[in-house]
Amino acid sequence: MNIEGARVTVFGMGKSGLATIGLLHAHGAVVRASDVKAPADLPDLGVEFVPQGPEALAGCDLAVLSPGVTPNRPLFEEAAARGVKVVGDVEAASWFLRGPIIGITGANGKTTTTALVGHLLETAGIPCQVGGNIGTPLASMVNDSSDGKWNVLELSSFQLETTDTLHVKIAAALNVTPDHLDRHGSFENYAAAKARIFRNQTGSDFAVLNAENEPTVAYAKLTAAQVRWFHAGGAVKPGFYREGDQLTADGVPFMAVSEVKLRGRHNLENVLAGACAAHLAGAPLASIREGVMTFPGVEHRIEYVRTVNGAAYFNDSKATNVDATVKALESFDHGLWVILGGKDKNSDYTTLRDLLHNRAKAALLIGAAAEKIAAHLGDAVRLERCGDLAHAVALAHREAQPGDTVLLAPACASFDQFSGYEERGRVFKHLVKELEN
Ligand code: UMA
Repeated sequence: MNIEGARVTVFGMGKSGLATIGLLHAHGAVVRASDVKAPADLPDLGVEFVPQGPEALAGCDLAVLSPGVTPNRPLFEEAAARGVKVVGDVEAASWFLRGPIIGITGANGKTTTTALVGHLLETAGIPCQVGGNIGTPLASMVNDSSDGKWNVLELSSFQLETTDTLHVKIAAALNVTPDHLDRHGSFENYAAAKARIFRNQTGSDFAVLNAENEPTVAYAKLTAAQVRWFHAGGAVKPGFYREGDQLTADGVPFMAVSEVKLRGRHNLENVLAGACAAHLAGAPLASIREGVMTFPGVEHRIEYVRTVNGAAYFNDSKATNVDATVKALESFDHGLWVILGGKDKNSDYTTLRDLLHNRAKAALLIGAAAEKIAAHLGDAVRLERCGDLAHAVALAHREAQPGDTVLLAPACASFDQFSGYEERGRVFKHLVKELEN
């Protein structure tokens, strides 16, 4: 793509916008930056700043939106009607990216699966780089891309929504369940945004689809690619599935279920999808087994921290909604001390009652949502109001028995007490590392 001399405005000066400015500038575009924040609150941009109103699009040929910038609003619709091309940062960066793409989307599990695929390719000695929604903007991957190197990308609905020519060689859709409905307006729009991952696929490409999730099954009809299924509960061909205590590729066993260290059925799905994608990219089954066994997991996602006095501590700070906490609870059978709470997102915590009743010894409540959670849980489980993480960890340390599990899976955002789920997870790990055996 030749954008030399094109007048481009980049919207949103987070990670994606800053990386995109650098990329487009290097390719000769005349770039301006726009953000809802004032320039004084932004890092040094090195280009002209324009406020986020109609003036940002005056005399502009191309508008590039960061993932967090909603495209469906009059500002961009009117610009598009005037002939200004409006795309997302992933689309713009893909014009310059070399090498094939493995794209992974889904409501849950995409970060783990993306990191796993990168690890499986590395284990097999296949050149790759990993990025996208997982934390590295595509624009900053362009320089290191080359024809023989895979780009393993976590792709969110926000990123896919504004793609047009993006070509994903191996596209995996893990699951589509309601999420981000405030942005997309409806579940159908959300599913349609994710479906854009298949948009430019041809018969020599692959779609890796969850055979157990209705929306991902429906994607099979949308894509021109060859479909490969995955299923954590039963046989489905062609594809990767569980049969008894084995994981199989089209029925050929390649590893035992017990060799997968990641906890929970949802992680078995992630492993099957990731193994399938890595195999399509050339990783042999023996090396996939080794890679799955050596995969350390992703920070803050049911991450094992340490065992103290026989009780194991797990950090699932990324469980920022009730559904994620359900998945975390389902990953452990009994003896749980569950730390819940934080900033409420208008959630219904009654969903947690049965699981907590059957598997937990106590719910340790922290943060602003504590009283609401207590009201929703009622007498389903012993409740301890701990206020903050330090008190919750101290109580668990005093009372947990050998064989118990202390699990941070808060079902809430963290912003009442922390800068984000990452800080919350790191504080938890620090507290646990300080505990005396
Ligand atoms: N801004 C505007 N106008 C708006 C909205 C935001 O100017 O209408 C500005 C903000 O003031 C801020 C900047 O945009 O200065 C932030 O941009 P951004 O929200 O696009 O964030 P980035 O730092 O560029 O990070 C984005 C992804 N963020 C979102 O999708 C919200 C990161 O995913 C991603 O890791 C990163 O690009 C690299 O690809 C985060 C995320 O929460 C982790 N993703 C969602 C999720 O996983 O559920 C989709």
